[in-house]
Amino acid sequence: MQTQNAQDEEAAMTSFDAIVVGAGVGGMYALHYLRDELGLRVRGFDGASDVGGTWWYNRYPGARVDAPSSPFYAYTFSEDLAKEWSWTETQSTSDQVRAYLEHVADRFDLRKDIAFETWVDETFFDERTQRWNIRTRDGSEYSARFLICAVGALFVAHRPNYPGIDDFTGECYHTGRWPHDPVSFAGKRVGVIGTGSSGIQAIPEIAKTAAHVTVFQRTAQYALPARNRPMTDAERGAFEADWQDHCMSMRRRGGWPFATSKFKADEATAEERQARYEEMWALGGMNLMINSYVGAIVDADLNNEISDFVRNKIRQIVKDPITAEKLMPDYHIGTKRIILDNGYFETYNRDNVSLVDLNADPIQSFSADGVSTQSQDHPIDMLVLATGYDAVSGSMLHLNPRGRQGVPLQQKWAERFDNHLGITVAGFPNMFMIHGPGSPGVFFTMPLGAELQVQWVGECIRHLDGNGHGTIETTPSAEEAWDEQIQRIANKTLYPRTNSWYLGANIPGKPRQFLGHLAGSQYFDQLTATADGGFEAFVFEPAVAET
Ligand code: N01
Repeated sequence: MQTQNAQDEEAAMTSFDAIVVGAGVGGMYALHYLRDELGLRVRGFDGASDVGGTWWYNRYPGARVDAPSSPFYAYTFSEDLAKEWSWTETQSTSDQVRAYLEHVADRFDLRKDIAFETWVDETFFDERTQRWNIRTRDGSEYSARFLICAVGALFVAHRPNYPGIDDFTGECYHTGRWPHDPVSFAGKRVGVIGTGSSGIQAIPEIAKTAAHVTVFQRTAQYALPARNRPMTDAERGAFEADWQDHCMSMRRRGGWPFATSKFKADEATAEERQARYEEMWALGGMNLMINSYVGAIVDADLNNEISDFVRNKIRQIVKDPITAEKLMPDYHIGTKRIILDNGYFETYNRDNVSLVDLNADPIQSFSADGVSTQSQDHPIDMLVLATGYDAVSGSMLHLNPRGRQGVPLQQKWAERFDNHLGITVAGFPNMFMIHGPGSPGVFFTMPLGAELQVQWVGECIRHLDGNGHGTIETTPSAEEAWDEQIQRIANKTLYPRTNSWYLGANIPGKPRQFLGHLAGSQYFDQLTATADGGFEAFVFEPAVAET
């Protein structure tokens, strides 16, 4: 029989105030905030062997933040942290972001409370004890009052289900699960399927050393020049001097502090507009979309003109007119994720790169050493799948927590990803999602978005404790109203006109539902108002006596 001391010790090792699943950008901050600001006993879990979340996995050649990120793709909760870290390039590489996150983990001593290489296999709510129980792959069990799901918006890699794909016996890598050991392309014939952000970042890098790269493209994409360059001392100095203003401006401007245009397209002549597009193209980054004229993502005529401008740029860059035509996108620019490139279109001018348009020439079969499309066989030594993710909802469904009456999230979300405020789900008390469906997530700066969501979770916990409540839970009617808000905002834009992962359209059978809140600043105002209003729309249960 165990002594009381041994029992207490075991409880201390397995019983927590909060469990955080995921040690990426969101989970790291959740651990820090709940532990160091709220004084809770917190335990983190992650299947990877270190911090970083999606950045731990995304090590493919050319991997970078898909925005002019420096110094904004970073936490804002500590001014000292912001000022002591020096970003080297305007568009940070995956290695730089990972080094930064490792530095944060060291500085705030996060690793001591995270179990790495520990997959959470089961997560269920016990209504009797008002606690979440989790079971890890090695059979260990833990419990906590609060479950924070910081499982990432882009975690569940999507592998295309082409019949016979496994017949290919050469090296095969998914960009979102890239090996940690160096991968050599030298002298190899490489096939790349997928031309989203990951493919467009990887292809120019692979082409530098591969014998040949064959790109299999399903949808031709727009990409804007990233114009990546070293950060200057002057930029760093200005950032440090205006740090508070930058933070405020990011909070107010949908996550990024970039200039957005106040000019109206219909007040300019066609020539003036073309001149402005040229200027914005030369500046690079997001400028063409957000800083040319007001409303490029809502006004179809303006959007068409900008789309044409980029199509013409592609025609000018790509020398072979047949290849250039295959690369012509035919959707509204910006309605799929904006891609920033570092020499993507120029890569097609190399002799060792060829492009297959899968719409005209679909994949028919795979062999041990090649891919056959309708028109020809393509011998390859390596296959790179840059085919994206079951985005935003996929990682929560993969975790599949079970709420009241044992109902699994996969059942609750079979047809719609119901949630309230992008953080809570009815039937799942005391469970909080970071960057889940219904939140600004991928549309906002993810570190800042995570901070603001986690701080709101902290307000919930304070409210519960201050009022003797055991649980907080949203309601189906609040979920319905929330979804109505998300879809209403999206429907004012051109986004829903295009098949994209924002709508779940990239995953066969996935429910079609716009997955993100497009008005990030308004969203966070609503979070604040909800907390200031005493969480009126929520349902509370009194705390049960601890056994
Ligand atoms: O994935 P994607 P990604 N046969 O879904 C194609 C973020 N990111 O990994 O467009 C053939 O965008 C698919 O075709 P289509 C960023 O937010 C962030 O590139 O669906 N092709 C598409 O071309 C980004 O948006 C950073 O018709 C198939 C491609 O594969 C998100 O991650 C860096 C196919 C997938 O493109 C996802 O980008 C990089 C099939 N069966 C990326 N299935 C950072 O900043 C899919 N495709 C962290």
